[in-house]
Amino acid sequence: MRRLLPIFAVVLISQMALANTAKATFVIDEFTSPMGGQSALSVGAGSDTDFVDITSGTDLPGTVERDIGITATGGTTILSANVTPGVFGYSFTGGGGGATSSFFVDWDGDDNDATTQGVGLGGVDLATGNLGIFFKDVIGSSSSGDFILHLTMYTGSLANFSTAVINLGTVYGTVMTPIDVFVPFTDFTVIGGLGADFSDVDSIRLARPAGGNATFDVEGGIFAGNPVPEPFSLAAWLGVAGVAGALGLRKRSRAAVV
Ligand SMILES: [Ca+2]
Ligand SMILES: [Ca+2]
Ligand SMILES: [Ca+2]
Repeated sequence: MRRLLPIFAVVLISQMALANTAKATFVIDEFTSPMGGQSALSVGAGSDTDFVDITSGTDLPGTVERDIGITATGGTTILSANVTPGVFGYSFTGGGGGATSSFFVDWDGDDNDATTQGVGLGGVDLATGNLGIFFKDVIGSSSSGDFILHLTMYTGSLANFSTAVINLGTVYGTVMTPIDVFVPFTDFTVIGGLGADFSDVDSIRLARPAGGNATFDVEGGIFAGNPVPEPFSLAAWLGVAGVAGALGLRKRSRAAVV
């Protein structure tokens, strides 16, 4: 039984992290409110921030903003993060000489300020009826090692937060076929204070820690919801569960004999 555990874990991760479909019940942002038209932010070395009031395509309550910030540490870079209707896009190329880039996207309430993170979502409930957060139709690639994202939720203040580390690997869109990336709430780790209460969320941040050349697009939105296993994956999953169950039964029956 113990030897089976690593296999069990790998199947679980592949099933949950890269679910081919997912069902949305709560729209965080469908990116229907563009930022800066066709190219919002573009710099060489340096940083830039921007915000926009989201006028549609969200279930977040009240007046909702999306804040975006990008930073490059040096080099002659082509760096952008922008929202065209329906698509969040990030691109960093030409970051030679060890230059890196990071970005953040905040849903933090109506603070008209992209440089300061707020906690103004009013305690939104993302957890009821949902198992996690998913990104619909992700494409992109990384030529500088694994592409890492941090998804962080805050409750009450910026002191209480939980973060999920999402590793999309080195090349996650080889043929540019969109995938849904599902992040279960159980993948979040308490990092600050009491951590986040997913039924009482006051701020959400999606961020890329500093990294090299990469592109990342979300073309279908970000949601709270649930994974929908493919029939094949479901069959494989049931197969593994069946083997595990059979071994468990055998172990129990053997224990009963002893
Ligand atoms: Ca804001
Ligand atoms: Ca505003
Ligand atoms: Ca802000």
